[in-house]
Amino acid sequence: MDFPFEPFKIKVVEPLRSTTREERDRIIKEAGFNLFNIPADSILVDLLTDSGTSAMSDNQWAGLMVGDESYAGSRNYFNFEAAVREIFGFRHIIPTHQGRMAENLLFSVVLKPGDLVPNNTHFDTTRANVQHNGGMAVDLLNPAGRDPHTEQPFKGNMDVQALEDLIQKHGRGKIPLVMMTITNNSAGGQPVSMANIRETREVCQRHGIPMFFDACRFAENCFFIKDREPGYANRSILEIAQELFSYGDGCTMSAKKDGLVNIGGFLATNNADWAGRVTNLLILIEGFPTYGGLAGRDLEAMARGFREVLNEDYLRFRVGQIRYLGQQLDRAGVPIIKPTGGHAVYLNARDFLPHIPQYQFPGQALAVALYREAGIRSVEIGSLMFAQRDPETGETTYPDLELVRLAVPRRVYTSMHMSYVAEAIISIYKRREQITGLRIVHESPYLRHFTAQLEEV
Ligand code: P70
Repeated sequence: MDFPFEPFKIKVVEPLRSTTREERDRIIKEAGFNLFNIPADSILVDLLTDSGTSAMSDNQWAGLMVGDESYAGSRNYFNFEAAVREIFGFRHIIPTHQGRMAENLLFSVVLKPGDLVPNNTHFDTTRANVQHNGGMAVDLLNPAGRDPHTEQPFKGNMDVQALEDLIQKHGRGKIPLVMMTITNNSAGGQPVSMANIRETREVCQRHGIPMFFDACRFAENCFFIKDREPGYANRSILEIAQELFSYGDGCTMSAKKDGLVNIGGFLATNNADWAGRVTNLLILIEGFPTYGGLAGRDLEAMARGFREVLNEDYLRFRVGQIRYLGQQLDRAGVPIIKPTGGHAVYLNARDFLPHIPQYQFPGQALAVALYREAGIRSVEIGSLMFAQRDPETGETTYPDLELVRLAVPRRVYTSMHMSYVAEAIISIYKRREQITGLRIVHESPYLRHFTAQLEEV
């Protein structure tokens, strides 16, 4: 097993609180079997998300002290803009408080009702923002990505032929842009290859359709390109990122992931008309264009985070820590998506709990069991998050994959924490027949997984 070495030492610590099994049984019932409703103080290892949960470096914390809180033209905005321009290269850079605001602004401006947005795979907020603006979110994941049992280096890739067919069928007039999510979160945190990005670019260019990146985890994706794709072993992560983004016309970014910050994001585009319309809307709903819903100090932390995240020792550790957790589970026969992705290990809940049908939410049942067993919080990425009921026929379509994601915050947990998590999951796996399914007792019309209430069947 490759042992992931933490390329940092610990200067500030935050205590964790243990709970008893009885306490956790009570807490999970009170939370309506929804892990979003559990107070974080009652969680031992929190793998709900890698978003906004990073530990900042001493350099970033120092940056907070040089925050300039001027309403307009803060120096931190210019530092942020310079970092983003160097890595991403786009002409217009518009800060937002997080990724979904960048999505909301973009889709508010570019979509008209009935439009289609193809993506290798939309994440939940992206899909919801497309739909909220009258568009249809179309996932065009390559077939290997949909198969949890095949191991390939770039399972996040776009199905380029399917993209071509979609454009042929509906015409460019219905497709204002194509999105590419790097890494592909909903498909297991799997990377997209540079070759696939180039091919997708070629199709877009031929039809005159702009290509945008959902760039949340771009540095992890670039590390995989360096590690796995011929021709990139001797290129720096910065150079790889610069090449990658040179194929796009813009991006949305949640800096809460590879910005190594607790809050922040941006929208970038080369299209001056779109940038102008987005900026008007930004001022109306988010803030002035040189702060975009953030404090000056947040912009400084982001500027420094973007430079730090390109460090190869850090990325090797990051990807290695995820692989290390995955290897321990795999050796014990626990079904996971392979190879492991950049930010999380994904348990295959259909294989883990074959006795629970999809309409009884096997992923959520497994996530609940993990909290009860060991105080670990994970998140379901399956039917609770993605099943769609047709309002006319009342019929429900279920997603191909029924996953539980163990998302690892950046620079927060040690490899010993990972071993604790692996042991807990292995012990649940040994008595998996005892786990029962769940049913929904309350749900909301958008993004229901955040607030749904459930009960045991
Ligand atoms: C996650 C969080 C956010 C995200 C993303 C991609 C590929 C855009 C966004 C939105 C969301 C989440 C999910 C479950 C539990 C907690 C949080 N992903 N695109 O963990 O960015 O959150 O800044 O608005 O992954 O994957 P933002």
